[in-house]
Amino acid sequence: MTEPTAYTPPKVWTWDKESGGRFASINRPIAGSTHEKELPVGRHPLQLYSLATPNGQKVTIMLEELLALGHKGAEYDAWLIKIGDGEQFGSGFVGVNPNSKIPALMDRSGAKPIRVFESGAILTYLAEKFGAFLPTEPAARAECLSWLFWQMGSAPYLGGGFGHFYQYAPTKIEYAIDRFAMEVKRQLDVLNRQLATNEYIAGGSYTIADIAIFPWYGGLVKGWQYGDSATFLSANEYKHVLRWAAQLLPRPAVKRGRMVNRVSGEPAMQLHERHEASDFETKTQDKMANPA
Ligand SMILES: N[C@@H](CCC(=O)N[C@@H](CS)C(=O)NCC(=O)O)C(=O)O
Repeated sequence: MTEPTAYTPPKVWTWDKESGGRFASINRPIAGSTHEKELPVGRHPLQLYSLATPNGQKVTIMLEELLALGHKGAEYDAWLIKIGDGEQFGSGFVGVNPNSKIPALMDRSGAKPIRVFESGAILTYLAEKFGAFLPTEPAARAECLSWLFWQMGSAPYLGGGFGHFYQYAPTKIEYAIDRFAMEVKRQLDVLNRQLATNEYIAGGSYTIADIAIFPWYGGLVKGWQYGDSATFLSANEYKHVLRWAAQLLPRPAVKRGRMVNRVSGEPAMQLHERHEASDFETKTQDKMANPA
């Protein structure tokens, strides 16, 4: 193993604003807002403030799935929050999510607006509000929520651990990459074994567990995350995860949900804000006019 750069932690940690990492300009050791900024409000009952990262996609896929089922109350305005520019620290956003992270949802359908933050809480809130994608039978519900919470607890090892040290850290540290590659491969094996005998994550039906896990681990095996990490992690070995990801990808709601609030990649796949179902049609026309 190569020796990591020697570092002796001081007695008390202090904030080095120039630490140089990719997220150095937005990472802060303190909570709260940095500036006054109200959030825009559109005409639909649900107002989403987000960005098409895997955590953001969970909610837009869920909303598009609800609309596909005919739940008109799931109509939403999706506003872009540019986290690279620090928009998550505006006072309005902090009012919806005191943790300053996308996604954040305001339900304005009732007499008093209801705020919901944390993607797992948003998925559960929407599933309960519309009675969809979360089984009501106790055993099936427990299985679905177990996998949802599995995702919430596991993904930080994939994104904040493996993804950060493999792709973004200014120096490549073998110890850190090894530790998190090992954990992520173990997580992929957990999913692979579950999907060997189950069509969907929580059993025979498509649920919020699939919607939460797909953007993270489906995206990983599909090669959408962290450079060449799919090769590095031998993603091709996880055949049942690949089968499941290939099964979910053609769902129209998954395709639409992945486009909303997207600001990178193929321009025709980027719908920076979503206010009407017809917003996707313009994008489809763009794609037909400029096929990739
Ligand atoms: N546990 C949270 C994590 C949300 C999260 O980490 N969001 C990231 C983007 S994927 C973010 O907003 N980062 C901005 C920042 O850390 O300042 C959830 O699932 O909603």
